[in-house]
Amino acid sequence: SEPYETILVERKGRTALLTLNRPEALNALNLRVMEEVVAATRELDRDPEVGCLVLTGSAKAFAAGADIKEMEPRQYLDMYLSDWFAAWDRLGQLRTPTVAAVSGYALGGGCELAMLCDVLLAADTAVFGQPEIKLGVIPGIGGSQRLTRAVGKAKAMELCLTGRTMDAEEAERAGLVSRIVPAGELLAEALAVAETIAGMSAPVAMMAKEAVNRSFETTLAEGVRFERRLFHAVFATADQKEGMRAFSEKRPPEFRHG
Ligand code: CO8
Repeated sequence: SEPYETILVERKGRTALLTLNRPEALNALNLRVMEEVVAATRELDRDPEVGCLVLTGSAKAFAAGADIKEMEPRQYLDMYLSDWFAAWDRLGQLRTPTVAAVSGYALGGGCELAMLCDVLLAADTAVFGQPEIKLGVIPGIGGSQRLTRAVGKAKAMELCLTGRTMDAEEAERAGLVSRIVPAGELLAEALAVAETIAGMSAPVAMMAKEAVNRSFETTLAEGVRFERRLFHAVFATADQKEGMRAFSEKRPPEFRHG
């Protein structure tokens, strides 16, 4: 894969670890970061040897937002014609499960980036928020939509209108993050979660992800129907036979991802 300037990509077994690496700007998300994250994750998504992606930042900042200095001089037509931030949508279209490991600041675009991932683990030092309003702008990478779906209107409205941040405890209570981990154990725990996911049948994990994501896009009856069709489809895989046979034989399954 290509050399990247703003991210580090490592492989650990069937897990790929992607680390945002712009420490001088607290991992502020400029166009270069967006292009590199999107390019790297799309390449990993197509790799059958990769079963889960972990996205992380530094101890101090997962990402302190979109790059304010890069945006400050922009004009409307410039933003509209380049469809500023639209490429981030591709992160939500990955089929491989993704885990965000958030330590420190996840503000603005940083919070939105974490919410684009499937599993969100927070260090006890994590701080979440959509402070765009304080800069005279609003969220632009889906924050007003995903935060509202994650924590409900009451908190999302307050956070987006006042710019107030949430600590890890509040974020967990509100349902934004799945779990809080001591900061020193965050990466190890995220990699362990990823390795667990990557050890499952890859196509079945993709279907589970697709089914959960469908709940945000459709009615309950349609969502249940969609789930049922995928449930029927897993019986076309060898991994379903292996998983159920291993249970009967009281041994761990050996999924072949097919
Ligand atoms: N963009 C650019 N540079 C940044 C950003 C950022 N978002 N955040 C931090 N930096 C830079 C600082 O400018 C500083 O650089 P320098 O040393 O050259 O001055 C360096 O990172 C270190 O930051 P601080 O010195 O400020 O570190 P502190 O520990 O004092 O403070 C904070 C940390 C509280 C996180 C503080 O940096 C801060 O408030 N950052 C901005 C947070 C924010 O407002 N984020 C939202 C950004 S807007 C956004 O994400 C979406 C915009 C949507 C627009 C929609 C358009 C379509």
